[in-house]
Amino acid sequence: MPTDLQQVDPEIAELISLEARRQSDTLALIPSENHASAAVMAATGSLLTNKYSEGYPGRRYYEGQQLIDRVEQLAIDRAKAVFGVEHANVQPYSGSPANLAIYFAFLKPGDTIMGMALPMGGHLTHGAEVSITGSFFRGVHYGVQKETGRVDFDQVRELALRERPRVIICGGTAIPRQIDFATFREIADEADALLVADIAHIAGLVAGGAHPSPAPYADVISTTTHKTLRGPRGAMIMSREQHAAALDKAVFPGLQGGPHNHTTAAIAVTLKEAATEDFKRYAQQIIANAWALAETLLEAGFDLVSGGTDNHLILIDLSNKDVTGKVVSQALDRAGIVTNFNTVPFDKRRPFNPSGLRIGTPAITTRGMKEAEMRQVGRWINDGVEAAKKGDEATLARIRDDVRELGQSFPVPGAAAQSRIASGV
Ligand code: DSN
Repeated sequence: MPTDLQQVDPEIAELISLEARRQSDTLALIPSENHASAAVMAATGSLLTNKYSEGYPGRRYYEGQQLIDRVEQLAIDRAKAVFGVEHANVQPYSGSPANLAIYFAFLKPGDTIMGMALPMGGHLTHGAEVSITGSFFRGVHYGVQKETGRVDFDQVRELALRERPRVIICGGTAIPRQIDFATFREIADEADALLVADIAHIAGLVAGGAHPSPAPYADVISTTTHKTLRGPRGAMIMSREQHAAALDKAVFPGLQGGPHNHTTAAIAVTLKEAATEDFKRYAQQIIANAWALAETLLEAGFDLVSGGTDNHLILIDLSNKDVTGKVVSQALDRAGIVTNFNTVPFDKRRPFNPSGLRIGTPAITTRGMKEAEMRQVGRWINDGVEAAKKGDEATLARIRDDVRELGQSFPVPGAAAQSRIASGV
């Protein structure tokens, strides 16, 4: 039987190779993306994928777990140390099932959950109508203040006391400012609700000490592992010990079957990396880079939701530029700058062609870019927006060449190795 990917499946080998090239030649500005290390990818691609392990370390339904138990226990222990929590479950397949497992642990169908509205920066799984979380549960939603673009805590309190949700969720996918976990805790106490902090976007900043930790305030913390944390695609649920049994039972057997052991191993590697001084510097640099990029955009007349950023993420409201987020994101993609269109709070446009553009610095910071490169990226975005408005493909092509040249000085971790594996060299 042929053994290498190139021999077994040359089509997939070539596509992986081309994707390695695409990632190297472009700038990933989608704030929920990152470039995992070669070590993380080695664990993800390991033969741990062969093993079934329903259950938890020391309590499995299949034999042969001597080493898998050690892998999972390492991931658990490292999660507890990095995030300062009493309990960690590292088995959720991704962020959405992690959040569903939390609701399954604490709620009955029809119970009320309260989270940030999706168009305001929340997430589908925070009770949005189109999600199972808004169909099985009753979702009520808070937003941001129109003038400041920041969470409207008067509204959060008023809604919580009126609707009495069983669970209040803080966090989201398009929040450019720090999350005030302490105030959410106060309101959750007043409303007698559980506080869940969904830190998927900012987990790497929290791990690196660049964002306040939810650990002293939240009853439960959920996170994906592949965003700022820079690991494999996966998720974790962390909590106080009192909720450990309910959460574990909700993940397995409640929602999932066998854990993805190769992912668990890669999460362990990720958490080892996240505990280093190097990672702390990385987390600080993500924010410094976001500031530099935000400043350049503000100088160029862009309207940023909340006026700037405290974290890895910038949400541009393009309404004053007379062009939509979709037109701009597609034009920038042709220029080698990869972003996503996004609603902005109080958007007058529809989600599939909204007014916003969401960008972030985790991936380009991983490549080693600093403030000087951010200012250049800001100028390219400005030129790209003007080009998008005029249909000026020559300018987009010129930016694409410049982006490719810059990319050569800032290699994507593991891209060369991936290319070699894929091509069988
Ligand atoms: N898709 C993720 C994001 O881009 O923020 C959230 O699930």
